[in-house]
This record gives sequence, C-alpha cells and structure tokens, in this order.
Amino acid sequence: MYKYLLIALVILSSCKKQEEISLSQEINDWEFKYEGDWHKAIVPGNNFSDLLRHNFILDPFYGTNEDSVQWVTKRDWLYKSEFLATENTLKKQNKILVFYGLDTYAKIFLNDSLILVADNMFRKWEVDIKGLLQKENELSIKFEAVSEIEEKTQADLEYHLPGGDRVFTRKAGFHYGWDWGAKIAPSGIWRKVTLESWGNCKIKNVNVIQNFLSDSIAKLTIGLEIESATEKEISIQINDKSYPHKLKKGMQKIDILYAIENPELWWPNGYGNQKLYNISVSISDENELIDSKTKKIGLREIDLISEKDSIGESFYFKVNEVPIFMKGANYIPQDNLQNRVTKNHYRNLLKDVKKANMNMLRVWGGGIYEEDIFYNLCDSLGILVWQDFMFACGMYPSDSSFLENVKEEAIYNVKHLSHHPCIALWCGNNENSEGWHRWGWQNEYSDKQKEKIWRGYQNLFNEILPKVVSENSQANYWESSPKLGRGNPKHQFEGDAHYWGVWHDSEPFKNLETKVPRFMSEFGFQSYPSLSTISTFSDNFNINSYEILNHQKHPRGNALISEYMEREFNVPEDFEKYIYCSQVLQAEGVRLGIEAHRRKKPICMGTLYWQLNDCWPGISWSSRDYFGNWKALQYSVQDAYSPLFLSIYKTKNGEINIYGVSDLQTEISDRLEINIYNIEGKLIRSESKTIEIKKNSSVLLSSEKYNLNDDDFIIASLKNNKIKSKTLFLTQTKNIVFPNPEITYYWKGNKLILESENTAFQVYLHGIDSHFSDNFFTLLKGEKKEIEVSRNNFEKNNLVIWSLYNLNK
Ligand code: BMA
Repeated sequence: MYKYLLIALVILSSCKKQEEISLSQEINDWEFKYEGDWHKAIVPGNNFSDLLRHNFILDPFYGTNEDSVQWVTKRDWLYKSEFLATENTLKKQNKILVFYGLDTYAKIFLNDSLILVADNMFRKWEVDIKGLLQKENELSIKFEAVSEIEEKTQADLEYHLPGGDRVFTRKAGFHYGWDWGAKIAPSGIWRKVTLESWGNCKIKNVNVIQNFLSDSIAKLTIGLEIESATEKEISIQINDKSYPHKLKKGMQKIDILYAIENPELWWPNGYGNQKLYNISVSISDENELIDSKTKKIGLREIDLISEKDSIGESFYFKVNEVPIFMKGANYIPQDNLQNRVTKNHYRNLLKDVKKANMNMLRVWGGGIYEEDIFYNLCDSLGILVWQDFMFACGMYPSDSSFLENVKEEAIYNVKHLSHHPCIALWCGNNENSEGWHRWGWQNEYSDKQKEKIWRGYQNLFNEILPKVVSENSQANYWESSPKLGRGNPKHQFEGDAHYWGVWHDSEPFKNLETKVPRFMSEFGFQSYPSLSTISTFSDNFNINSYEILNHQKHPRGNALISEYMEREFNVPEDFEKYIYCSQVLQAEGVRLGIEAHRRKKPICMGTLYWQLNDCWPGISWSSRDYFGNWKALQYSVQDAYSPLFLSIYKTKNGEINIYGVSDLQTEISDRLEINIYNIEGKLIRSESKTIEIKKNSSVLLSSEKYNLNDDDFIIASLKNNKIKSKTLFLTQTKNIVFPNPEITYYWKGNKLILESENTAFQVYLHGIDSHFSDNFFTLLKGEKKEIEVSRNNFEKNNLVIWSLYNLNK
C-alpha cells in the first residue's frame, strides 16, 4: 500500500527550493523477511528488533536465550518499502537517496535497479536517483550474512588477523560479543533514510574554522561546499550578514571570514559556562531562499600537550590555556539494538555524567560513532569527548579497498562532528598497538607477514587517519590508547595508560596508589548489578546459575570478584548481600585509584575509569547499569570527582596523609578538621588547623602517625567549604565487628530522613524502585541525614536499609 506522501509529506528542510523527505517510519511502511512472508518492520531499526516485535525470537537478553538467536546473524535479510514521489519532487532537477546508516553488507535496489552496494555501517551513503525515481517506487535492500562475507574475505588472505574475522567488517566490534556484552549482531537500516531533491544548487556542507580567539574577538572562517548546476549570482547570508557571490558550475568551496565580537568562551563542566553560538548559513537568488544549514558552535581552544619532560612525556589537555584535569569514564553503546536507545536514555545518562562532576567521556573504539544527540548534549553540558575511531583490540586489513572504505568513513565522521566544541581528541584505536607489541600476537607470523601487518597499521593510524583529522577539523589526534602497554615500564611515564594490573593480573587495589601514569585512560573493576536488574534476565538467584553465568562475559570475572572480595570482606552467602558487597568492593577499589590519580596532579592529569555504562543487563565494570540504576561506584565517583576534594589514605609507613585537591580557579583557605572515632562512633580525637589550597593544585595538608586501634576510623573535613573525605578504615572490613547501627527513619513526602543509634557504614538503601540522592554513605552516630527519593511509584514500606553490619553479622 502506498502512503500518500502528498498528504503525509514531511518536509524536513525549511526552504522552498530544497526538499528533504523522510523515508523512515514516520511515513513509510517497511517490511522485512528472510524467507516466506513479508512482515512489518520499523526503520530505523534492525532485524532483531523486528523479529522481537513479532515474537519470532525470544528476548535475547533473557536467561541463556542469546544462544538461541545466533541463527539470525547467519541469514540474509530483505527489507522493502513502497513510496510515492510527489509531483514537486519529480519536477526537481536533482534527486538523491540518503542512507545515514546501513548495517552492514547491503545491496540497495530502486525499482529493481541496483543503485548501491554498501559495506560500512559507519558511513553515510548518498545515491543519485535522477533517472530512476518514478511516481510509484519500490525501495528494497538485501543485507547479506556478515559471517559469510567474512569467511570469503578470510579465504583470500594467507593468514588470520588478531581480533578474528570481525576485523574485515566495518561494523561495531561489540556486536560480536565483548568481555562485558552479549554476542548479538543485528543487521538492518539502523539510521534514517531520506529522499532529497533540489533545483540546481545546494549547500553540501558547512565547516567552521576558528582562526583566532581573544576576549575581544573570535575570527572564524565559514567554509561552504556548494554544488551548482549553473553559473549564477547568489547572496550568502551568515546570521545577519550578507555576502554577494558568483557561483561557478560544479562543486566549489567558498571561504568567508566572519567575526564574533566580545565572544563568550565555551568551558568544560566545572570551569565556566557552555556558551553556544548559532552559525546560520543560507543562500538565495533574486530574494528566494535556495538552501540553508545551521551549525551550533562553541568558542574554545583545546590542546593536547604531549611533550618530553623530566619524567617522560606529558599527556594533558589545555582548554582556553587552562590545564584541565580530566575526570570521567569510558563510554560504550547503550544497547546492542541501537534503535531502543531513546533521546531520554541519552539525556538521563549525560545528566548523570554531569552530576558526577565529570568533564570527559571516552567513546571507546569497539562501539559506534554516537548519535547527534549525544554530542549535542555533551556540548551543552560541558562534557569533553575523547573520540576513538572504531578500531579495537585487533589488527586490520591493509588492502587498498579496505583503506579507501575506512578513509571515507573517517572523512564523513570527522566532518560531521567537527563543529562540536565537545570534541577534544580523535584517537586512532583501542589497544591495537598494545596488543601487537605485548599480547604475543606476533608469534604466529613470518617476518614478512609481520612487516606487512605493521606497515598496514602504520599506514592507517599514522598516515591516513591523522591526515583526515587535520584536513577536516582542528581537533587533536592520538595514534592509539594506550600509548604503551603495561608490559612496558615506560607506560607509567609517557602518554596515556590502561592499567589492568588490578583486575586482570589480580594485583591488590593498593597498587593503584603507586602505579600512577600521566593520564589514566582505562582501569576498573567489575560488580554485579542490583537484584532488580538481575531479575530482568533470571529468577535463579545463584551466582553459578546458567542464566547468571551467561551474563558474565569475562572468562575469569566471577572468580576475580570473589578473590578480591575474600581479601576485604567476609564473603556473604546470601545472593543479594553478595551483590551489595561486590558493589562496595568495586566502589572503594576504583575510588582508591581515582584519589591517587587526583593527588598526583599535575604529573597525572586525568582519570577515565572503565566503564560508565552497559549495553545489556550484565555483570560488568559499569558504574551505571543497563537500566540507568546507580551502582555504589556511581555514588562514590560523584564524590571523588568533586572540584574541591579531600583525599585521605594510610601510607606504607603508617602515616595518615590528607591531600587537598582543587580544580577550582581560585585559591581557598579553610580549616581542616581531622576526627578520629572508635567503632562505636565515639569521637576519640579531634584536631584542626588552617590550610590553604592553591588554585588548580594538589597539596599535602597533613601527614601524621596516630596510635590507633585497628577498628578506629578517620574522617577529615573542610569546615567552611563543607567537604568531607571518605571514611578511612585502618584494616580490612572483615576484621571489624560492627555494632548494630539501629537506623530509624521517617518520610517527609518524598524525602527520607534517617538517623542512626550507632555509626553505620556503606548505608545501602534499596528494595524500592527508585533513585536516592545519596547511597552507600557513612551515617555517624546521632547524625540526621535527608535523602531525596525520585521516581514516584514506589511502595514506601518496601524500603530495606543495610550497612556493613549486615555483611559481618
Ligand atoms: C579494556 C577495554 C575493553 C575491555 C576492558 C575490560 O582494555 O578496551 O577492550 O572490555 O578492557 O577488559
């Protein structure tokens, strides 16, 4: 059935001569099949989501269903849609179909003519359909089974490449399964499709270059790419300024100088406002609008400072001349089925990122170049983006067609994102270089093969990609994260580092205090998500049940969690207490690392823990689970990333050191208070002194040896700024006998007021489906604490309150 575009026409662009019609779900019926009958489909989307909607497959996230859906990936899939073109469109001189995302090997037919063969999910494809568009049209797409094409490609190569067959396909790496995610590799039309038509002239691209920036003026070059079928006089309008111009025939680049007086700068979160300016460009002839485009930009300078120094080689970012300590996390895609990630998912996630005092996310190279909304929100919230190109943990082909394909992908994505003030860095790949040099990958190759593979690497990551970045943006480029693997002792002194001695090598958390690199771009520890999240995929609450084991994708994951847990805690037998304990373990372990990194400023200038989020409800390194629930780590990070911060720890020699760490741009003076309590919560010693913390610095405020019992605990605070350190214990939790805290509470509307008879540690509010403004906190004897409880529909009586007392009793 044709949908009458004449009636339901959605004209996305605002001008008269230019028309952009969505062929995605808003107006078009799509159908899909792999054999037999056609069934309704939703575009943008993918085969898994369409199959799920018809109940043709079981929920792949549930139980062990993941195994039962693997056949989907091994089939070819067909999608089709019939649509009518309007008289208006047909009359236009130029008509193209634009596919913003095809996953992955696709043959596209319009009215039975093959118009495109696509082979890269990260590219935008434009196809000229001038002679082919009719009134009634059928668009059909055949997605070929990825595995078959990969096998064929492999057969032509004399050796296997590290990373496996996935490296042949320009498709999200995590679709093939990762150590935190399921193997669910969808195919389909994953981004929108449009039919664009225009007369004889069109703006193809607008690029904004910042030539000069001072308090009084920002000098920009607005670069326009215009395609015109004829020579003609036009007027170019940039915001409220007009420029007459004579167009040539064909594609042309036009550079126009443009200035903004008294500019307001764009700053990362915590350093100032995120002022954004609209650059609206339009072209018209004889007073009629031909085409227009708007870019939202921010005025800022971001430099990656990587210079030899007395320690090794620095790695830090300067924004508007201010060296900025980066506080953040590694980000992965939010779902295997990207169509399920709504605008609200992006808003909620990035709101939480800002709330956690972060200023940087790393978009990791085994995922996707994110949706526009992601970067728009990062722009407006002040979250800098470390953007990996989509290459991770492998070596990639080096034949010319692969490289050409990748080059086009890079050009499109770099251009597409270049105006975003949030983009701080383009990074070539994740761990390919480390893998090649340190993971034994080279062992299986002859010298000639090794040379060929390494030359391919060099060509891609040291020539093609940096060239694309410098030709199409003003962003910084970095070849690989990390610069050096942890097998190379220099990793601690040069560039960025991934420190996985803690976790992969079972090293104690304490090692994070000594192995501090120049910039920690990855480190982390796993935990279980909450019981409510686990309940979505299993009702078999046992860490060794098939369902739960299937949601742990790291081969030694559960064993490592238990091993570390035994070091610190009396491992609980009760399943839910085990979850709680795993979260506290993760939160304290990662926090210890973050604090050490921040204390070492300016030698270390950033910490991005692995990993912020999940793509399914699994057991992983995330601080925020698939459903957006905060694990203990998310709360501890929010605190450990505070701009003004007290870090307390016990040195090897037994001193209690207290550092003041400030990301503020003004000096502060305050009174440091050090309170020591016994385990009953009685204050046994208190001292205070006046301190000063210089702007943007880290300083040792106090270093004392105290004669204390093992189960005493210490809290430091800054009186005027109302900053509190974490609660420092002097021994492992398992050695402490906690008194029953006897917490009482009452509700004041949606506010929860708590009070404790004795001191309670890691107070864990749960049992109701809600979000707590604070959780996993210390509640001192007699202290009253008010907690905001958001989300309305919860049963107040179901609230359960635990603390470390519940683990040890
Ligand atoms: C890092 C990442 C991922 C991986 C994580 C946890 O090195 O780059 O490849 O998921 O470690 O093992």
